[in-house]
Amino acid sequence: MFAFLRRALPLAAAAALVLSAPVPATAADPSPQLAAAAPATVTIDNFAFSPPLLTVAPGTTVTWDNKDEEPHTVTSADGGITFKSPALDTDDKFTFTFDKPGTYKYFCSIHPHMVGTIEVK
Ligand SMILES: [Cu+2]
Repeated sequence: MFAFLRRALPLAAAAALVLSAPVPATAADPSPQLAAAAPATVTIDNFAFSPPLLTVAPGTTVTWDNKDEEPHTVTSADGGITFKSPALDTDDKFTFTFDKPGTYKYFCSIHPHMVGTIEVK
């Protein structure tokens, strides 16, 4: 009986400590909905869009930042109807604000194998 208690009690005490541990105050953004619509960036480098798939909230302005040594464009897959950047030289940027939910595929019109997707939801 006592042997059992000596083994069980420390476990119970440990469990009580875990359960009663104070929840640490989080430093999280108090307005996550605003954070979701914060500006987002796609970096262009090494002949690729990074990240290749970016998910943003409606109303988000996405900035493409060309860090490559080569010129690139950001052209929507509908032939540039939705958005179309001029040729971006190194460190040039292009922005577009996605107001409507949907899946927006795009590519570089100079190097069509470079593709990316913005998912708005
Ligand atoms: Cu390109």
